[in-house]
Amino acid sequence: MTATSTPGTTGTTEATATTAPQEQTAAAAPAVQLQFDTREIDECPPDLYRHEAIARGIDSFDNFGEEAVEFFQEYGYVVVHHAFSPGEVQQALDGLLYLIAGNRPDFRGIQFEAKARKILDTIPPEQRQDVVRKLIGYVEFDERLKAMSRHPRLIDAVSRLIGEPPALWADQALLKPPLIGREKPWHQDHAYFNLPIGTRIVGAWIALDEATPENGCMHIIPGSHRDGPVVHFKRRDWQICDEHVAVGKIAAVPLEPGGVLLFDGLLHHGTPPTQSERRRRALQFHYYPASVARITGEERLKVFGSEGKDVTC
Ligand SMILES: O=C(O)CCC(=O)C(=O)O
Repeated sequence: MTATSTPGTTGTTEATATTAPQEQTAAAAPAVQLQFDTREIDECPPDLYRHEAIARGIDSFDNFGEEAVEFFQEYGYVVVHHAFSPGEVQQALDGLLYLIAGNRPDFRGIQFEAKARKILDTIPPEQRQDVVRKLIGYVEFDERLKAMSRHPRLIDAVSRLIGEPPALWADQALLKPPLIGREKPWHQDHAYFNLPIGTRIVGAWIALDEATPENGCMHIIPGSHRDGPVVHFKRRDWQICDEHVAVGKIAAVPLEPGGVLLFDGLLHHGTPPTQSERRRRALQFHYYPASVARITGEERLKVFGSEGKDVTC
């Protein structure tokens, strides 16, 4: 989502797709217009991502048992290292690069960094990825990426966390280009999704490069999902107020390529701006219980918006 998108409308993060992973349903994600981020990069407070801990993880989906489910309920996340093989990671990267290079002109879900506007026509296709901020709604445009969203071991783990067969709510690729990749301020993903409060939403953030604090890995507040929905404000983004972030309880989530962070839709999380020359490319899928019906943006904002509440930022 960009600072210019309106909470409650179809922003660049807000999802409109519903594709049941267990069924090969027709294309569900409407194509998003090609867009450039118009926002200048805002400075964030220097300590906003100072981590006190590194998120704990299990070694692979082979170890994903009842203990992982209980850990998720308690802390709002599970890290699974080596969840995807190097071959699967490469396939996903190939799929992304194929779309970024413009091989599917009907795919309009690429959001470029602001600086790309002037130079996009002048740079070779293989350099385009270093001015891309995100891709949205791609699973129906590339079989390799669709396969990742339906990966049987991922779907099995998500089903256990949700407690019933999941449907895909949103599919994104989040790129932090070297040196220019911007912050994604602290937020709860449910604040973007028109799903009833109480819906078990699970995000899967899959590292395609090594993700580190320097190049902008995920940062989380373990256990924060248990505090329930919190008010979001339109500041640098649609976000939790900086002053409301529990600095002092932050865990960084460094991942090797093929590692995944599974996290609750109410977990407070964000990513700092990159300070690195190394790429940080990731896929992100959001799943929800297939039986749940959507709500309106207005209903969502009654909970996540600040209007009419005694909360300031
Ligand atoms: O990958 C990132 O930088 C941010 C991911 C995220 O939290 C989001 O897009 O909701």
